[in-house]
Amino acid sequence: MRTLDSTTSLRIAVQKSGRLTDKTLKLLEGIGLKFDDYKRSLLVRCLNFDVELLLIRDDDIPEYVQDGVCDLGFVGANVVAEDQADVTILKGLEYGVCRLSVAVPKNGDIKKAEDFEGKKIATSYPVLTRNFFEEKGINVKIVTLSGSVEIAPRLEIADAITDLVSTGGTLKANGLVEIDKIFDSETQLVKTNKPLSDGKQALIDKFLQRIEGYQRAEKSRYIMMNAPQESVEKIKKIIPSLRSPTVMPLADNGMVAIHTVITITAFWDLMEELKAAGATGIVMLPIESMIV
Ligand code: PRT
Ligand code: ZN
Repeated sequence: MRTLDSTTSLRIAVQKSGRLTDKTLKLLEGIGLKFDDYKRSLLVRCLNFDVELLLIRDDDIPEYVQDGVCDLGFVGANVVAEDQADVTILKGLEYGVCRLSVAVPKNGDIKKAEDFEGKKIATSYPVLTRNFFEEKGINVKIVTLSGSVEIAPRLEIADAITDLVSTGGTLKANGLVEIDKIFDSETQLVKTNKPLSDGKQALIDKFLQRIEGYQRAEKSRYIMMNAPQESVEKIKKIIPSLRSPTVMPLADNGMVAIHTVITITAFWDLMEELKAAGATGIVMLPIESMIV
């Protein structure tokens, strides 16, 4: 195995086992990084890039990056903000999307912000929660719990909670309703603020460029269709193409093949219009990476 030069190789913190793990590893593989076996070790070397992954609990990631133990980290914005870590946010990654919300018992007496005065609020996010109520000038008592916050009102440990919400199913199942939002969150790529060698910085730039290409590709599809020559101008107007589409003559007289790249959302919106304009045999393919 190659030995890593610690002055140029990157150490990246990734959640060992949790909601962000699979998507982060998929992203790393998607940008061409190959790893032996993540499950066996806490420190995993990349086989084809000067990178090693440190697999740890998500709560530890901001501090490891802040202290320069890791150069980069993939972690929820909620954890970074709660820790008030001294790190640079390089990129929002659009997965692990959730929100930190205020929720109260469905038929209770708390309906609006002022009703919280003097109330007890259970949370795993005491810093963000305290700041939120302080900014509104409302005094609350924070009860910090490390998990299962949603059960606190039923146990009469607290009058309300703040917790992460994605589908809202957990709140509903526990007879709670969301009445305010404190913070929108997604997974972020964060970088240490400790000084980095030129070699490491160059590697980070390359890494970031690959992520951007991957993200662009994830949202885009390569589409191919056939159409009569006279429909080309009409179709070109419908497709908000990356650049001008490729138009190639087909063996059938007067028919052409049109190839282009469009966003997946645009594809579904435009498909009917393309058909109406004369396009047939429309094929949509995924793209692995896209460097523009
Ligand atoms: O073991 P480790 O400490 O590493 O993991 P963890 O248990 O602390 O975190 P984990 O794996 O649960 O979550 C990691 C990150 O995923 C969080 O820090 C968020 O950035 C992000 N994320 C996205 C979520 C959710 N969605 C989410 N829904 N984290 C937690 N939840 C929980 C929430 O706390 C509540 O219990 O899911 C429940 C609500 O979900 P819904 O869908 O019912 O609303
Ligand atoms: Zn955690």
